[in-house]
Amino acid sequence: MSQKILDKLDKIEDEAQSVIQEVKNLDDLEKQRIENLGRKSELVKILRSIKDVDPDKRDDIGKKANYVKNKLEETIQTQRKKLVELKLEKEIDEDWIDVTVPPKKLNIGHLHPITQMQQLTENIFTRMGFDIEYPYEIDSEFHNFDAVNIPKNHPARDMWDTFWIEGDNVAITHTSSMQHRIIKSKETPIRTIIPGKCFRNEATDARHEHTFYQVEGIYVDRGITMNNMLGTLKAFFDEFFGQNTNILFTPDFFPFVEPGGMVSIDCSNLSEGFKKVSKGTGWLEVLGCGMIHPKVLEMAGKDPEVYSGFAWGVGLERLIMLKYDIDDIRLFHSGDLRFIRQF
Ligand code: FA5
Repeated sequence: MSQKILDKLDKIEDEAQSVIQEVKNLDDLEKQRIENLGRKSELVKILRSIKDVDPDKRDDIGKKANYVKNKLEETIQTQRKKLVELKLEKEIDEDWIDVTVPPKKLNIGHLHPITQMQQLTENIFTRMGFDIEYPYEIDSEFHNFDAVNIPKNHPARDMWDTFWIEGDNVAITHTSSMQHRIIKSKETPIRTIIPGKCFRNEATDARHEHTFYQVEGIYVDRGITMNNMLGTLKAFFDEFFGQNTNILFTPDFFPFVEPGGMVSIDCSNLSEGFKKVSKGTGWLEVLGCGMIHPKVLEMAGKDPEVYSGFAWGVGLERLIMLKYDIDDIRLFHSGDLRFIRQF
């Protein structure tokens, strides 16, 4: 009887070994494990029945049965490792990328010319020691008008065709809306530029838009003069246009400066079409500027007896028009890709 069991164990081992080593995938291997080592397998049945065997044979059969069990477990383990490696290799083989295939052509676009030129402007003034602030697009009547010396009912308010908004707010008509905050909140020397979008409720033409960009500049310190202002602006223009720029300074009136002026730039060398922008004068007005009015300094808590300063507000689109010979400001916000793609 006991010899029969030992023979059976040999047979189980031989048969299982050859089958397990031939198994081709992990699912079948698991089936083999259950068949040969599971609760209902021959081997486990033998292991359970050892207690019924003659005590003097028990040891031999026990040893042999455990030996077969360990051997089969070992073989299953080895086969599993082999199959996992094969599976991985197959996956690596199938899942690869040909890095030499040319990429699909993507149209990723680029920054709008206004953004590009705003960045150039910021870059130039930053190098000159200015810091940058941005305006609120909707601001209070106080900041857009009163704080820059244009009280309620003052006729000068008509200089700016304003989009009024509920609650005495306005869509800012100029970046001067930030003058009061900047002068009040900063310690001297104040050197700040404020690039931002402005809005005016006016008819459009080749050089006027209802929405356009200005870059305000503010400089306040002791002993600042018009000379400093003109030198700063000239240095900026030469950098922006990449060449010596002819500028024309003419007196002008703004309630928040005294004296005030405007600067125009020579456009006589631009295309024929540009004449409709310059109205044939050969000059295009680009900014308003002047020495900050004592009242504006005072309202913002800086003693005009001690401090002086200058400010300007330049139209960014007009500068870009001059730089690239663009003869209609309305192209900028037209959304026409034929225009945008040229930059
Ligand atoms: C002002 O807006 C003043 N705040 C400028 C200023 C600032 C003066 C600080 C003194 C001190 P003005 O309305 O002239 O000024 O506008 C200044 C510039 O903004 C113009 O020269 C022009 O370049 C641009 N600009 C004004 N209105 C328009 C418009 N509708 N479309 C395009 N650009 C405009």
